[in-house]
Amino acid sequence: MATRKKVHAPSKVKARPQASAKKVVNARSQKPADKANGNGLPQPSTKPWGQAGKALDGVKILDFTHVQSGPTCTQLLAYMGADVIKVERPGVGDITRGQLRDVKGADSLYFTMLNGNKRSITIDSKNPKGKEILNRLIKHCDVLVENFAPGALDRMGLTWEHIHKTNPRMIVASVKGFGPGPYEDCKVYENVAQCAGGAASTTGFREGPPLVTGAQIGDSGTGLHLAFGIVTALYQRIRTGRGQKVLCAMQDGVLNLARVKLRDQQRLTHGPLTEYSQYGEGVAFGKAVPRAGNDSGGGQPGWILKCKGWESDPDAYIYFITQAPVWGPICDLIGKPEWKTDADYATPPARLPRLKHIFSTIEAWTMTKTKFEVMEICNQHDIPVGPILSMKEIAEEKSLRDTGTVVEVDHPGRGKYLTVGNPVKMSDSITEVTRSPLLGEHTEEILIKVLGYSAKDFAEIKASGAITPPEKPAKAEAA
Ligand code: CAO
Repeated sequence: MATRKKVHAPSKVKARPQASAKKVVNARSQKPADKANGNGLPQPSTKPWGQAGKALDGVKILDFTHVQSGPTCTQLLAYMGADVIKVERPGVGDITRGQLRDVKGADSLYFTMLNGNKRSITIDSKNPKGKEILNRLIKHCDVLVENFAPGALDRMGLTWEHIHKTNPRMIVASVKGFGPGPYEDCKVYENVAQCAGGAASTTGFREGPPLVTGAQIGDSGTGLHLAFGIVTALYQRIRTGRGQKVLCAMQDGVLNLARVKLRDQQRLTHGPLTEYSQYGEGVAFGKAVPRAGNDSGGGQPGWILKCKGWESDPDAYIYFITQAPVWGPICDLIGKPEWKTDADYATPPARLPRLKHIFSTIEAWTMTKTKFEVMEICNQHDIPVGPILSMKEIAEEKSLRDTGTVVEVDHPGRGKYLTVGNPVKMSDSITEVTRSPLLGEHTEEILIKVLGYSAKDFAEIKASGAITPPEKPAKAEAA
């Protein structure tokens, strides 16, 4: 039995009307009086918060995703209450089940942390009986989500035309590396997308090579974009009654997250980027946005500074922002009250060419305190700072456990493990995180209870090889 954990207590907020598919379809033809009376929506629920079902209750997802980008998307939809049926290749499953394994024989954390709250069915999509089951699932579900290499879904016979004909209401959502264009047929992984989406060229130090970031903006970032597209398509379907294709290219997703750098590219044509520290250092700008080290991406200069213990602790650092409105308190704290009135330091434009000196002066102060002491002192003065938290510190952080952002679940194969719960907290749709499914754990349940196959049908399906791994050739044959 999967471990369930209540992760977010409902907060007291004002009632919002709940959508009803049937009524919204008719909203346009409503008389003004009806509109004034709730715009076609049902009466606000009087059930206690969090007890009126989940946001995506009733939404059925045919989850054909693997690795990270697609599974991130479907896990979020599952957290919101959708019934996510993950289709995996018999005997093999999602390749991540066996990648980066830390416990012998158990599903890896790579897999378990991306596939919570789902059910797993094994189907060989190339077996005739497997195709029949998939067609039943297409009729049953609202959304098919996939992130195969370009063309793989078509090669299974699951073209858009076929799916749309089988179930005109189905939404077909895909992650691909690139959108239509010269690279559309390419396979793509996380770091390829970070590079092609403009993030890597703008990350790192000016003197060094481009850098990728540990945050999975290509995979998880695109999965998040796709989830947004799916929910929006579900909303449009309430009006149109039909599904549509939803495509998120990883390059586009990364660029969307790196948009401030495209902003700077255009600003560059009008002069130097004065908030970049290279401006203060007198280094000329080239034709493209340079790497900016730890400079802030916004209008308030910031930098990462050493704190007490930095010599032995690689994370004894703090991000310090010299936000203009709190310049006075900063000067007082670091023992430079004269900077408040000194024309070279008193205003943001005067400070820009001196940022290096300013930050090294602030650092002389932060190095006398731990990052948590700096955090506490600065926050008393509304000075925005951010301690560099290690993953160890995050895993142990009580407040993240309390909000359900970090959740401990139990798994029959590996015991207790931590996962990231729903980062979106909703007052009337409470996320309960459950463990990831074992390979094919729900095959029988889905075939019989969801798709209506009889016990006899099930035995036939089993014998057909559609849900079981291909038999290994006998030794004599193999030789
Ligand atoms: N039954 C039978 N066959 C199945 C199956 C099933 N249930 N599930 C998958 N397969 C088959 C596919 O049909 C495909 O076969 P063909 O190529 O012969 O048609 C094959 O498995 C492999 O699929 P793939 O090409 O998608 O997988 P890959 O490991 O070679 O590539 C990846 C992985 C991620 C590079 C590629 O899927 C991709 O580019 N996806 C789009 C971008 C993306 O999401 N990238 C992020 C990945 S996370 O870092």
